[in-house]
Amino acid sequence: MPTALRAHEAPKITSKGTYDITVDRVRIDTGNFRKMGVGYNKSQIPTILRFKEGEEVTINVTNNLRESTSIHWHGLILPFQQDGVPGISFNGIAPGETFTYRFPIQQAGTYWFHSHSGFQEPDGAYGAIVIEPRDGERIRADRDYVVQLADKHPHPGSRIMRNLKMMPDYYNRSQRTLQTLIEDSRQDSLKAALKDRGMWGRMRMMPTDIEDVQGFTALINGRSTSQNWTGLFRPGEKIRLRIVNSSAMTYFDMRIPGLKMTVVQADGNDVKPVTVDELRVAVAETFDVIVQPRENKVYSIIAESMGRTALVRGTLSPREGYAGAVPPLRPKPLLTMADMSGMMGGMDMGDHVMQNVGGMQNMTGMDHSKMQGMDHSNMGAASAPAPQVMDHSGMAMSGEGDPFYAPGSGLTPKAYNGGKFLSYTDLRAARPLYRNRAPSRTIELRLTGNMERYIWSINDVKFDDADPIVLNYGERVRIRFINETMMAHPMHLHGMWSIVDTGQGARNPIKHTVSVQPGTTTDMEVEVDAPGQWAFHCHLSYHADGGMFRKVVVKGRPA
Ligand SMILES: [Cu+2]
Repeated sequence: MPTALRAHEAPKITSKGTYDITVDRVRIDTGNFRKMGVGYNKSQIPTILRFKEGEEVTINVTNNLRESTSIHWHGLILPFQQDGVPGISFNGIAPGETFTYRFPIQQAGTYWFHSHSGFQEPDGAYGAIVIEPRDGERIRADRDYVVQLADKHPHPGSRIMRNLKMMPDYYNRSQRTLQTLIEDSRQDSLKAALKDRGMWGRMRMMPTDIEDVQGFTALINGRSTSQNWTGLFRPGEKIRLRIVNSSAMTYFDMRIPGLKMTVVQADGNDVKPVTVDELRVAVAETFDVIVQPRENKVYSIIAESMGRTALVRGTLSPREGYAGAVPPLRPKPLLTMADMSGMMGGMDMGDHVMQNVGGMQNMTGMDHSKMQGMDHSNMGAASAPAPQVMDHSGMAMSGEGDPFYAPGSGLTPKAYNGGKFLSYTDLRAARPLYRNRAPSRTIELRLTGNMERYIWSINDVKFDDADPIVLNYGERVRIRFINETMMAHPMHLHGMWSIVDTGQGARNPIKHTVSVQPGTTTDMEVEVDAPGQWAFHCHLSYHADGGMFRKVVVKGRPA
């Protein structure tokens, strides 16, 4: 048996605290629209819970809804019965009931909490958790602000899911239209433009399939751009921003024009500081950054959706009552052949893929100047004869790319000012939590889906039809995600840490959410140190509900 693993060493309790949370129907006003949603403590402004490492917390959650609810403590290491997933860790909290969570706080950093029932989380049920380290903050800052992002849609979550099931592109407003067809055929030839559309049509995909659900208002701390969340500072102060992406469906690219951001934590764990101009925050991830505005002026905190359909501005200001500038949305990225490459692995895709191969062969003859968003100068090899089309090496961008994106991906991020954009490869654990050892086995999880029917799955099996994944207490497993879809999936394993293989060996970063880009393979390792039953799923709300979800059973327990 392995030596005692960290999560189950008896935690040293230094204090006890009791916290009360009510779950309520709340009126949400974004400035753009009003609707009824779900919130905590009667407010659309997210509740912030502040704990201290080593504390034993008692949290009374009172359900004032007419339906069952739950709270999941995202990223917290705790006994599985306290994890808050109905059907996996407990029965949920009935209407009118007060459920008491009790668990020791065994970690520090920035986390969040949200409902794991129905679509209450997209409807507004989320908040933030800030945990001070046992011996006080290691990261020196004069100010400390939570920056919690959300994508609030005028439709309730249940209606969004019904509409997506009926018509998967219901909320995709970026569809190319007859007008863009005419524009394309002017620039190109009509034949090439039609061929291009035919190819995407056969794939049952659109190059604009980046955001499933558009038409939302983006929020910072429950406030839209017009409502302007503001953090105050004095010039020269160091400000810690705890960025949490609590969106249902939206990846955000974050920047503060005029300031560098030094990333000091990812998903609650300290990383070796890395200074960037911009970073992408996948759904459910957190990043802590330090900024130091030296000038006596107003700065904009900008979170722009990855598909460039929405943007929210918050403000850092020396005084109340000021608002930072709002930049225009940058041009929409378009998916490329590279983002499709996972689908073209040809594994188990039936006649779908046969059709696609035919389409692809047709593609080779066309003028690649219409291949969206790519640097066409690098595409020479893609014009090779038909059998070569599956070889994507020819489509790689020359020069440096981000290894966590398919070479030539339309989603590869670029900083707004041409500067440094954070990559997973930049993340190095400040203090590894575990002894580095070889995994005993690899579990392959292909991220799969049928976007035409809005079914999302793992290894082509939906949650309803799937057996649990069985892990053995004390083992170290490697989990290999192979993304065969054209969307990014933020994969979240409950209860145990996910050590992402970024090529840093013993210093690979420790996370709770791992974003897997289209057409890529991403590995993580897990020290199986938490007995019980856990959820494991894509954190895009409608993908999880659509079936990209598994139960994990950890067999055995500490000796
Ligand atoms: Cu997903």
